[in-house]
Amino acid sequence: MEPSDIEPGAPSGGAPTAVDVLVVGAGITGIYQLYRALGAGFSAALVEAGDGVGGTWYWNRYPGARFDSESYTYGYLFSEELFDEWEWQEHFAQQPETERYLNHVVDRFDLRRHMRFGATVAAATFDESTACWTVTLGDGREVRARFLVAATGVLSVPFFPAVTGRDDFRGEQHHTGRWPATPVDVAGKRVAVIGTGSSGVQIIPALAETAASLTVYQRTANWCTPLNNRPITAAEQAQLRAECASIREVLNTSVAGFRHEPHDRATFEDSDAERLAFFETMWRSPGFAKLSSNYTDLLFDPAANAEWCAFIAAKVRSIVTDPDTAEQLLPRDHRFGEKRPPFVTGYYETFNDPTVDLVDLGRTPILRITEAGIETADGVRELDVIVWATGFDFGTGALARMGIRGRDGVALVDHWADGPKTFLGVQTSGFPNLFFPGGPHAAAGNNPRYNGDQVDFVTDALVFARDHGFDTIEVEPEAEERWTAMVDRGAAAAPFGERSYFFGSNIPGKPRKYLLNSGGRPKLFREIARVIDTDYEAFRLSRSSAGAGSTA
Ligand code: N01
Repeated sequence: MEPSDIEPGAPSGGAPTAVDVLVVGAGITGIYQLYRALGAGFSAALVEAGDGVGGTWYWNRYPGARFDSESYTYGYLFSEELFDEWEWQEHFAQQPETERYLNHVVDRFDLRRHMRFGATVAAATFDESTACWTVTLGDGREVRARFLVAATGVLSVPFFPAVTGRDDFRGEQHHTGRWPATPVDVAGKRVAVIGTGSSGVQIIPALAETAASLTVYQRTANWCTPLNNRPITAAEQAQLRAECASIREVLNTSVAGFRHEPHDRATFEDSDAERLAFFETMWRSPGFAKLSSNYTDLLFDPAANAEWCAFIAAKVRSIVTDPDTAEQLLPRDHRFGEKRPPFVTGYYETFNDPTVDLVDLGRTPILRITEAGIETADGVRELDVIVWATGFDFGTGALARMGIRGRDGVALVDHWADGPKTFLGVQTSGFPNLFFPGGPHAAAGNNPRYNGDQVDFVTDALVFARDHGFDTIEVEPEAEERWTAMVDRGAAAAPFGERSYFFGSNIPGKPRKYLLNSGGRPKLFREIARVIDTDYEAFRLSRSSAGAGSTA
């Protein structure tokens, strides 16, 4: 085998490096995959487009960026020592703390020497004669790998809408998903935020604190509810440590990867007064508890959902002093949970600040960006900074931009022209030895949990192949069809509507296909167990003509 270490900053154009496993992406999934691959005895390396560790938590460093899964449920669970020694400061950590945590993990487990930063994948081609991937980086260097694991994430390619004149603007403009490392100073400046999804509603209150004026351009209102963040007390820290094993057990087995207790009652089993009291409890509950601990029929009975929405609407009307603004902040086109709900801290209160303005794009659409600002149907607002909180090319965005070619030179983008086809959300047929844990057709919920399930599965599959002398592992088309059909069938019953970006509907021209695993984590567990019980029957395992084990 070739040496596993990739020299950070190695000069471009040097001899190709060969490894057993090349991981792409130093986010929470890629770091874990690198750790597992090395631990299983493979030579492994990781390439990352950014200049540092963190993935989502490297790129999304905008003011106000923070978890909405509880910090200790999002962090890694594979090491009790790590769980013990890292003290999260808040129940929902801010981006800088998460970035520090991920850097700590990388150094704690001596992973950094296997990582190369500033290394974008320009192309990845499967060579059938050697059963290896040749990965070409942006600087022209090549890495040969038996197995290629793209841990490139589902929310990693920012989306900019095609608004006329975007390049004409003379001020500063930034996307939340590519926020600069050098702090953006908005003090005394006229700032606009376009978009009111999870990123928009986090950055809006943060920018309003110092901007001279803030204009929020909203196309669709969201059902936002309080995050209810707070510091973790010393007593809670001690309790978390004491309960590490049980926390791990719950998170490793729960449907959505959260620790919230599911409720046992449906909406109309309670009297009006009981329901109001329960909704008050929900309103004060942390983050996703409003979904996972709410009435059991919340997402399935429109009348039940309408009760909760009416409760939220009353809250919004009681917080926002201008009645017209309050009405504009209420969704009219979707139920709670039909889109991924954002969780907020001081969001609605921000609109009581006289320097904050809401522009309803339904009434006055954006016509163009000018040199001076944004022109809508009612005139130009002059601006110094424009923030694009306009989302991501979800699910397939990153994989589609890596120049991936499998057997017979077939491009992944062509294989997926009508939407992704996968098995377990980790492999696609015709692309041997390519895996993408945390990619399309993963589950929905607390990402690191089910991405971690997939990483564990991928690692076991690589070990199985190696231990049985195979150097190619490739999902059978039948298994891929079965899984993809399950995803498509389940999509019709999924709580998320077709307006959700989970169907790719925010990207012009993208096929409208469900991009999550509609069977959820339980289906993933069942199918993984079946694969293992049947000695990987769903996969074709073979030896290359160059001989097993050779990546040279
Ligand atoms: O992106 P989004 P996001 N003109 O797609 C609007 C995760 N996340 O970055 O709804 C005007 O949700 C668009 O309007 P509409 C989380 O999973 C987590 O906010 O399409 N507006 C919408 O308001 C989240 O779901 C955290 O009508 C336009 C917004 O832009 C995911 O990332 C924090 C437009 C995009 O919202 C994505 O969130 C942040 C146009 N042409 C993000 N095009 C945590 O808390 C789009 N919009 C952990």
